[in-house]
Amino acid sequence: MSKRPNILLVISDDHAVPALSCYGSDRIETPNLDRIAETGVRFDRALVTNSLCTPSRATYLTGTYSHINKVTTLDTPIDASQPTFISSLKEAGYKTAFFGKWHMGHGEKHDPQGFDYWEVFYDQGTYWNPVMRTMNGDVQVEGYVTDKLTDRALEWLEATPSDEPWCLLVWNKAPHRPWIPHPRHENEFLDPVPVPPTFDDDLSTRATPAHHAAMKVADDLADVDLKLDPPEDLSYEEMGRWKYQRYQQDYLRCILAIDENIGRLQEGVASRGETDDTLIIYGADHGFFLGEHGWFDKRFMYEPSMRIPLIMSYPNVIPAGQEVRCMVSNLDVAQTILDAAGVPAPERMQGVSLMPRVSGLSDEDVHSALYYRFYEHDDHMHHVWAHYGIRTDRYKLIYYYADGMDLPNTGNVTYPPEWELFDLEVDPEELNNVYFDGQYRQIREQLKERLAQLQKEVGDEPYVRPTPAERAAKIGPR
Ligand code: SGN
Repeated sequence: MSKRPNILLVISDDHAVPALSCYGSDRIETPNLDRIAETGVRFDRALVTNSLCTPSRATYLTGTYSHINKVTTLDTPIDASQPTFISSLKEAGYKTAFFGKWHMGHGEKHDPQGFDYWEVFYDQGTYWNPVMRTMNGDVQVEGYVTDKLTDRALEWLEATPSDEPWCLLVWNKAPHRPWIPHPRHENEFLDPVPVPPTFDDDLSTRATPAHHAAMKVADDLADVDLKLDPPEDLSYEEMGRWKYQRYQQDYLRCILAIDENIGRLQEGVASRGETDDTLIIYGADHGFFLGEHGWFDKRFMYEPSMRIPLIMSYPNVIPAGQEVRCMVSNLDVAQTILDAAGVPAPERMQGVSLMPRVSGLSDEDVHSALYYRFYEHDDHMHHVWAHYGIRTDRYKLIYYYADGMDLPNTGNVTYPPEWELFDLEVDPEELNNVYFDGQYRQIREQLKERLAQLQKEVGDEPYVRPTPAERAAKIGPR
């Protein structure tokens, strides 16, 4: 029997699938990340349950949906005393540490718990000279965030004796907006990167929320994102493309630093002679629009935002070079780690261990359907409306409850709820909402039923819109 594995879980913020070369990127080489996939497994359909930083982190840690762990939005801090894979590992004798972006609140109740050592950014953190809140007080760190986080994590690892298994979490700030790269990468990506075919999508078949969202590369990037003045006299189309190139240059440069530091972490593990016994997992908190539909940011249940890179290696147990096509989720990571460590998972966890699937014990699909729910409702910045839905291997059904969203010039008449349905087999880019297409009527009704059933199974409830009278009583006269 192999010994209990060490665990290294690296999560980056907003790292989308097209920006890793192991996923066939058309724009970047990420050799160190690729090594994880080459020596282990690449999940081709890894999806999140709520595409936003704070809720996704809580799901990774607790192995539960947002409605169970109660971390639903950016403003709902975690109750860090709830069971996590970390609390179970610690109880089983693991040495545990956390470095980086926590972003689930601060204070006695919300600070990381179950770790032998932790240091976290305040909220989003900063690219340069971040202040780290540590269990021994604040530390002002000098330098570039991705490098420094890795330095500090490696210091902890070097000081950890090798007679006990360890679990180290390094959660990067990068490549989060406003994408500030290290100057050592300033000459990278000087040639234009490909513009996605859906960049000029007019969103014509999509429901109202897509039209309300403020995350257009052409319109909604700020000076702080672009950092350079555009050339004069550009048309709207040319300006959109110029902004897209600026955005991609800095975004991709930030990822080069991530890849280099992944290499340093791999060397750190190798220098302890522990490569074969270490489960390395790399993922993202959610996907990100890299110009698809003309957008940046995330939040929507659409593929570029719901889908994440997820790669893992554990040479002693996981055969190299696997590509897993079936749907998996950030919900599954906690149970996967515990299973690899031989530690029982707390009952309340709602995912599935991926270990049988990747160690040759099972070739069955992991999930036949996944539930998604985005709770923020018309936030002040990107104005995406709350929604929930179901994704099966082939279809995606989305429900926007649109509550409280006034139709223009009507006083207090609200938008009706709306649905979208995509057939991902014929329309992988989700350009054609077939909800009203008669050919899909039966599929649509089946999926609605399945969504209701799945929502119940996972312990969530449908959103019930207040009646106009209830609404008026709550809001008062306008
Ligand atoms: C900031 C960003 C948003 C981003 C949220 C959430 N604006 O508010 O673009 O959607 O964070 O990101 S910025 O101008 O402040 O960069 S998350 O990764 O924390 O979910």
